[in-house]
Amino acid sequence: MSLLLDNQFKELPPDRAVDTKLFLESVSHIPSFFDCLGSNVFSVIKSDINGNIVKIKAVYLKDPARYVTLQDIVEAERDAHPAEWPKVGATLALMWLKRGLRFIQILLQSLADGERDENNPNLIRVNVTKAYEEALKKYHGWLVQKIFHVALHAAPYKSNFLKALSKGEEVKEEECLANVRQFLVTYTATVDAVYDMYSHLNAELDYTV
Ligand code: 0SG
Repeated sequence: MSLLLDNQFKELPPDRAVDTKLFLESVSHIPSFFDCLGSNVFSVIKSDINGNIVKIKAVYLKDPARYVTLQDIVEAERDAHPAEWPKVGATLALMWLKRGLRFIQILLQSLADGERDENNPNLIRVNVTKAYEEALKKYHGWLVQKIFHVALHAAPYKSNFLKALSKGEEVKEEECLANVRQFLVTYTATVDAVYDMYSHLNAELDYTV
């Protein structure tokens, strides 16, 4: 059994609009995964991602018929708060959430591609560092970069990470990575669609925290 395949993201329609309800269902499983990683430093990340999801969900639940797609929410907030937007409400929460989702995508893809430190093949630091540099680093000032370095050193061994993805079962690495590859198909398509939507609406910001 694979945690990832149990919580697979749905295939997108031809116009690549991301259904809000389905998206929220899929991402809702992510925060609890941090509990399997075995260090308190991950609780900061868990709470940040969970906060993003709660914020988007709260807006969606105000009017589900109006906010069928994520783009419906972002456009409605742009029209309602022209002065603050996009640094407002669910638009801001989704801007940050998508960066965390991109981090996870790059990390999993790097593992699936077999990228490794040949001297320490059971460490995932090269994969985590690649994901961080491509998805998050440019949005972080020195303090948050320091938190990253603490998290990097608390990162689980690859064998334990893959075991957690397999819901605690001992699964052969190749079998687990095959599940990761399958999961990444719709996951990557969804993350790409959210990024493209932000770019198309000019909703992306590049300030650092
Ligand atoms: C397996 C090993 C994993 C190692 C993981 C390392 C990951 C990197 C860790 C970096 C540490 C991140 C700690 C948190 C940082 C946050 O400050 C930033 C900015 O947060 C946003 O700030 C909030 O998310 C926004 O919340 S909102 O919903 O209310 O809109 C908002 O508060 C915003 C500030 O807005 S402003 O006041 O300027 O208007 N968060 C991030 O950088 C996202 C971090 C995601 C990490 C994902 C890691 C996934 C790991 C998966 C492992 C399987």
